Amino acid sequence: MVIESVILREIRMPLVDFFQTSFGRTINRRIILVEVRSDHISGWGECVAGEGPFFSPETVETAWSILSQFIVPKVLQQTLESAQDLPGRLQKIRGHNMAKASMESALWDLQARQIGLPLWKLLGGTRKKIACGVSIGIQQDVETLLMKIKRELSNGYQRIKIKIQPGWDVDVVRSVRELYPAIPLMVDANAAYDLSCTEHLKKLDQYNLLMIEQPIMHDDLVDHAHLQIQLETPVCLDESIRHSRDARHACELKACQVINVKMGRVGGMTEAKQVHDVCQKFNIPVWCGGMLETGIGRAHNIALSSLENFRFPGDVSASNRYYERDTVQPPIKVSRKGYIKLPNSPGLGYEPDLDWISELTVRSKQFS
Ligand code: OSB
Ligand code: MG
Repeated sequence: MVIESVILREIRMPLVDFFQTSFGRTINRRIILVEVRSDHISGWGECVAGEGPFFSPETVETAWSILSQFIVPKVLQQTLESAQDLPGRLQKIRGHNMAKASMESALWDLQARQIGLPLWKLLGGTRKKIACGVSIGIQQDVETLLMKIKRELSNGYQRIKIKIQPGWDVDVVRSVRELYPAIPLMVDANAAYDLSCTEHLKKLDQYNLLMIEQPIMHDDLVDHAHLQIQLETPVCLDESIRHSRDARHACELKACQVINVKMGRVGGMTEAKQVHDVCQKFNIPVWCGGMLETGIGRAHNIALSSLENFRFPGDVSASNRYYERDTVQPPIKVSRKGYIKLPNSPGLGYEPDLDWISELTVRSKQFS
């Protein structure tokens, strides 16, 4: 494919409800959309960088800058055999995985549309539907949390994840377990603890959690191995896994028993598949994380989740949990039993809503 033009857009979208983690609260999302064009076909990608450098060092501003100055020039007017060629071309750019992934995912969509195949089939996915869970942020009080859990369960979601931090952890989990002794339940600390909290975190072992996600430092593997050996609850890594080499190290060190795969965090679909493959070799299951994506990023996550070793319900849920009106048509829906069906149309299988996207756009830049 010859990339004739690239359009970067920044859109702004308010979340239906604020989302709070141990690193902060998000209400208004700023999102970069990447459109690549070749021969009258467009491919779309979404950048998951946050408004501030709190989940990872990247932000919307750094991604816009790195895309414009360093990534777009590596594809514009270039001939690529496939989307998988991009990582090699970007090898000299250190870090900036979310910026890289937004471009690579647009190229994957374009390639799939060009050959008339659903993206999930192009990726080698085997599932016909994916299992969905929800991630519920830190709330004002336990009653509000319990009310939200009740609502999500009645919507059919198959797994509940709650965010924790010091002061909102063991007692909250106890309250949830009192009402729901058997639901698939897990917690995500977003690196809010350290090894000195081991005795405290061991109190979670009595609640039969599926896993505890990223309990300690964002860039650590070794201390997670020290923690995992002392915890019965399986540790799952999110922030700590930046590429497939981290995944291999985590498996070798026994730093975790599960890995959360986020395409943006690891720099694209190609690398996400490699993380998946490494984990499969070590018999470590993975699941697909979320970053409050709109429909475009969400559709990429759905395609990725169709790979075989995605063995737990992901943080891949319906558009309307986050946004009143999504960036794609039709909006992403979850069945009463908590599944999303893989689409059969080419590419993402969801169409960007161009009128709505143009209304939401606060800046755009065309390269051709
Ligand atoms: O740690 O998984 C995380 C959202 C933003 C930043 C980090 C995380 C999250 C989530 C997933 O928990 C939310 C979602 O997209 O459903
Ligand atoms: Mg997480």
